[in-house]
Amino acid sequence: MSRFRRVLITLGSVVTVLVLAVGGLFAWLWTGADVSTVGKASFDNALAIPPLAESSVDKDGTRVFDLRMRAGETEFEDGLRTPTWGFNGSYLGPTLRAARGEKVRVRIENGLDEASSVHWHGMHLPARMDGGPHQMIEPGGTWTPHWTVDQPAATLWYHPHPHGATERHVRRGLAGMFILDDDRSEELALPKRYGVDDLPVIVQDMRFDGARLDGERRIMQNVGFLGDRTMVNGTLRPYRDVADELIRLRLLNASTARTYAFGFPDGRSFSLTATDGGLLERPAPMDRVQLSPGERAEIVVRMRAGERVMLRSFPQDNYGDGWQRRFGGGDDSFDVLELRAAGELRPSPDLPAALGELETPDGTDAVRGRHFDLKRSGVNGRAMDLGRVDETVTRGTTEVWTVRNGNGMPHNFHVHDVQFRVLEVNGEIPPAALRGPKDTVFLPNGTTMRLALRFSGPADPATPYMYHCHLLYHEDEGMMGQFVVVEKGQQAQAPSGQSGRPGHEHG
Ligand SMILES: [Cu+2]
Repeated sequence: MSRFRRVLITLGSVVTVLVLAVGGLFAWLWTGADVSTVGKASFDNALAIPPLAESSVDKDGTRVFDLRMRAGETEFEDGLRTPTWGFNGSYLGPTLRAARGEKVRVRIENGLDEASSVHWHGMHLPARMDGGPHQMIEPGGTWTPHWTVDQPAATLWYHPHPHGATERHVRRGLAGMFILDDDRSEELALPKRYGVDDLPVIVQDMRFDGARLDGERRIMQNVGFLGDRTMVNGTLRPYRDVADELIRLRLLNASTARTYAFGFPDGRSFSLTATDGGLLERPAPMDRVQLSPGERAEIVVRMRAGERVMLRSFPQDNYGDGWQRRFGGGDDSFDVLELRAAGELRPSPDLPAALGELETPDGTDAVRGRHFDLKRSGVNGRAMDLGRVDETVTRGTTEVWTVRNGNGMPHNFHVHDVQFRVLEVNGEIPPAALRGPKDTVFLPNGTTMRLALRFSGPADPATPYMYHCHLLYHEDEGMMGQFVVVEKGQQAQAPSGQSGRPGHEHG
């Protein structure tokens, strides 16, 4: 054999080994990236139901709540003490509840050793009460926002919004539900006994690092932290005994980055009755509902006596390309919550055929349009700056916002203060799941949506509201912008002395 041939053969072997090693590594990463908890564990932990927050009523009729943010330990697994944060407890918070027309005040004390804030996600309220990064609460400090509930019945929620640290604060456990009622929701024949046939379902993914909550983003997870298991209301592998024919689930995706597609293994149809901001015009039958971080859906499921049925999250073929589906979580599946029906069920009235009219604008009276391009570098390519007002809108007007994601990865879009209507998705009439009032929408790569928003005030030219991607890692890294609501002809002012930096007190 010539020397030349020997060199060639050696080289060839080295290349072959390298190719096999790289291929093997890739195959290992590819298969390892697919997460599934389906059928892998029995669900034997009774589902925790967050208590309804106690409240008192002031002389002037204001309903007053108390929340304290604190650190603690939570035993998600027996014998494993996990450091966590919570409101009034060690993990998550109580469910606040108020009716349309009521004045509410929440006294919030920050018992943590770092600054945070509390944002009322989905709530229509003055900008100073919004709890965004301009309303920070120092360690040991208090903040007491107050407003009048002036929007339809809905499943809203509250969570911190400190710029650059929202992901960590939410993932450690700071989140809770805020349920609004109104005359219509009281009268309609919907399941409405909290914790009985009307269940809060706060879904989060998590991963343990020993006893601690892991928050590390794995290789190629460009959406943010993705856990290897889910919990509901802070309960791992939860089940719930139910004894009514119809069960209403108030689904809240309180995960920091993960999108779910909820349904049932037997493919049964359920009725979507409400989206983020409240009731649809009529119940919409479907067998899947997709929720990205921050979104809510109320669904009503019909139970059969004696059965056990799993609420499951299924793989999502609209999530992106094969790469994104595999490494970004779109291929993953989870058993989420087992419903165990009693041998005999209390009869439930049929769902009403009509739920009422939408209050969201249809866009026909829009006075202007705006464009938002979702990019990792920032919305419209500009990273968040707390001192810069990006958009100025006039109180009392309707606008149409066009939001586009061509960024190669999934994003979503959340607007503070308003509930909007989705007019179009890629030029088409939106699917039933997007026809109710929304404050957060999921935009996989290649999606353009047109949204109609009405800004009914009040005006405050110096205090901005936020719009942002609610994949919290993206938000923290700057995918956020600010808008102010002004009176006609008024100018926006520089946000007043509010840096949002930790260690800085803001009114
Ligand atoms: Cu994003």
